[in-house]
Amino acid sequence: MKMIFRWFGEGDDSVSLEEIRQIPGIKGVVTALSNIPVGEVWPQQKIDQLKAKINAAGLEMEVIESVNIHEDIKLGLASRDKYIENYKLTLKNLAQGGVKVVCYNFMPVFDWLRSDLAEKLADGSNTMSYNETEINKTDPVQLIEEFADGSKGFSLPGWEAERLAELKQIMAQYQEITADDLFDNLKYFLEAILPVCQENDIKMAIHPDDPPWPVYNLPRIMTGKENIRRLLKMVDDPYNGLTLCSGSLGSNPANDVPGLIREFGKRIHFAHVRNLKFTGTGKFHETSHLSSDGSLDLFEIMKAYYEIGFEGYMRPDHGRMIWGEEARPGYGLYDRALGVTYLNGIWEAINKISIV
Ligand code: DNO
Ligand code: MN
Repeated sequence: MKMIFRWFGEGDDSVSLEEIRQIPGIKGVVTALSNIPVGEVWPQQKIDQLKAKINAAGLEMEVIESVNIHEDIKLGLASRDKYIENYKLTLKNLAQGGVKVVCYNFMPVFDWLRSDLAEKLADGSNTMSYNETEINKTDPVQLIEEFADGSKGFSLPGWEAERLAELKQIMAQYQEITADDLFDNLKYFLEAILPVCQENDIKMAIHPDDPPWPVYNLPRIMTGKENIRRLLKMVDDPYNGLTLCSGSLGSNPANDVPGLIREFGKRIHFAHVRNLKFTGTGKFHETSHLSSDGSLDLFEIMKAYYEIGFEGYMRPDHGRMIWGEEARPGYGLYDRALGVTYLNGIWEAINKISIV
């Protein structure tokens, strides 16, 4: 297991590489080039510059989160081939820059969704929460508009201002798309890029849908055991792998996260580990990583990784905002750093007990 930390890049992250370097046990960052419109090729020079900066801070850059997928690929439009060719070039360039794993998702229109980005908890911290009833009251186009005017001070992935103009049209196009279509379009994409992955030794790791069920009448397919099985069988190759996100999959209580880790084993290239608390049907909020603070058992999750001999990358996922920190929701320094230390503690304990 290699513990890494998400960093959004200079200017896009209130956390610095120097701070990340001081978190015990952190080997590298998982990052992305910001400001490259989805669908365009990531230039080699920019990748190399980013890598040089990260390496100079004593950290590795072996994982990218995310190289996002153009909506035309998910919709299966004729124009997808052009974007797939660009994706292949990006993968080649990234591999050239030493990248080993690329995280991506296949969620139509939206990336992850929350109804509240700063819900106050009893201890005075705040956290992101989800309430299906609230989500259903909102209009997705309006929601994006709210973020796009820049007043929130940051741009969330999948909520970029430039997408606003075409949003209504894209939403309408998805009304024709079923979950099976989405699977077909994912298969087409993966089969096209896989030779490049093999030749350049760069692994694809799909992130599950968050939350793992359809929202706003848009299909979602990376939701649980059956569908993940289908994906891995449909393109049965180690380069077609997973980012197993405990918080995303775990927000459906029917998903047994340790069971998924054991079943999908070597196909997991990247682990996102975090906790959350169910507060009702279709309702949860994110918590600290500690098992007793949430509904997921982080010890069992880490034990499952240990038992499959997990050699991939792992990162703490979202954290709460604590100690007065102001940062991008879910991505402050303090609570995620506490998460790292906790996960490393569990790992060390399992390791030492296992070899006695
Ligand atoms: C949320 C993240 C997701 C993830 C993408 C992967 O914070 O886990 O935004 O990066 O879904 O493509
Ligand atoms: Mn995640």
